[in-house]
Amino acid sequence: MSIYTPPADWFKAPTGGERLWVGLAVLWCIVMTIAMPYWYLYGKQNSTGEGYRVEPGAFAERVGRFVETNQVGEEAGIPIVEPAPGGDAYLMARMWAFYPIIQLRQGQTYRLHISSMDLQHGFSLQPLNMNFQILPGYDHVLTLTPTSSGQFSIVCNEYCGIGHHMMTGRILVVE
Ligand SMILES: [Cu+2]
Repeated sequence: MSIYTPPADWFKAPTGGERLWVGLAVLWCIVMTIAMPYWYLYGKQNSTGEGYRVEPGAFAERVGRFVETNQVGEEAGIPIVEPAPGGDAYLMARMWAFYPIIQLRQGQTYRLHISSMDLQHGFSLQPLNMNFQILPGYDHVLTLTPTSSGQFSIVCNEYCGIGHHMMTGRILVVE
């Protein structure tokens, strides 16, 4: 309840420019409301919801084994690792890096496991702008089939401390 009662005719319907902008905003709300379920059904960029409990230490061990058996190169001290087509790839997030660099073949399907060693991070694949959460204690499995080759950046988009802005990783897709 307000401290005074507004006059009965307080409401003035928007006119001119205001009417146009309110109209555009409402229209955009409708477009986005339709876009969300549409993209969920037809976008092919959704998590299957497959996930498992995993201790950070156990996940780090899997990443270590993955790197040991599949390393194909190295860049700036970070291993480049290529999983077998149809196989599992492991990506570890921690303050403030992604490890390792993953190399995939265009048109092949992979299971990408992502987990965090410390706190919540974000997995934002650019320039496609696919976004997932990376949580400690949780192995989130993304089924991935690259449709184009090139370099893709992974950006952490969950604020995770002083080095957050430097937290980037990479996925390479070769033909
Ligand atoms: Cu982060």
